[in-house]
Amino acid sequence: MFEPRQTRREALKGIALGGLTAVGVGSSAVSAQSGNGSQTGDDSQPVIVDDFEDGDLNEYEFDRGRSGAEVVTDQAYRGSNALAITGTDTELTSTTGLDPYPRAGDTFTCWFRASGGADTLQFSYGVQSPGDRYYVKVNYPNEAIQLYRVRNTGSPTRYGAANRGFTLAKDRWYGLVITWHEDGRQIVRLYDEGGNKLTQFAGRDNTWKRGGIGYDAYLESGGTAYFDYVTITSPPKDGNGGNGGMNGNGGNGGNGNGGMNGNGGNGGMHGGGNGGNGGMNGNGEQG
Ligand SMILES: [Ca+2]
Ligand SMILES: [Ca+2]
Repeated sequence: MFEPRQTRREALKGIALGGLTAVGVGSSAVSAQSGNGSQTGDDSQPVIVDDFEDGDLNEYEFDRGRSGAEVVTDQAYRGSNALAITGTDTELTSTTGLDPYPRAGDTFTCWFRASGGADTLQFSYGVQSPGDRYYVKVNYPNEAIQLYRVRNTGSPTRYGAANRGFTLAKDRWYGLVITWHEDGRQIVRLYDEGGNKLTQFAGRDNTWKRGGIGYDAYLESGGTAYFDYVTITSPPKDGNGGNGGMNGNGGNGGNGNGGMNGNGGNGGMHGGGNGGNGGMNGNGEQG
């Protein structure tokens, strides 16, 4: 599945290599997949941010559309309950009352589903206030996913998007898996409910390092938006988007204990001339 394996080490890897992999995150996805096959961390349980199983929305404040939001039991990604927003434009955020909230360094997931005419759903993180936050917009008519920052309630800035190579169907759950690196890179992956990755893209912004979460639904065309099972998870097996590339270039070959070898990226490049064993030398010492 897609939420395997996080170790502290893996998290640190992402941080350590962040500055070296700023370019071409998206294009490195393929090498990331092969480069990280050697992860050896233990499976870890997702940490629940909100799964709505407590039946209330007391942790949220509504910017608008309170009347359209409720916790329902007729639809859930996990457990019995989900948040449903029906027939209104609704915006809600939570900055206190949930624990923990995602922060830079985390990978986290939100599941969503649209029914009827529901066309635009958003998941927010790094929320300082309703007018200061990051959000991922899911647009069904355009089959697009976009990453935005809004600050001081101004015009949103888009800094990442994916709009081809995948489709979005109604009445199905999809998962947004976001890796928020300490250096500001934010990698957004879209999964179907079977755990298949449909697309991935990245952006970078350093305005905030932590904050609350939230959901928006714009339902002028009617319908219902569902959200459920927001969790802090492990980085997906496809890696941190770019680190795999470094491992690959590093020529550490099968020794992928990649994780720490992270610095191995450098070690490998310097030590490449040593041939197959270069990886061993390179790891740590030269890095
Ligand atoms: Ca639930
Ligand atoms: Ca609650």
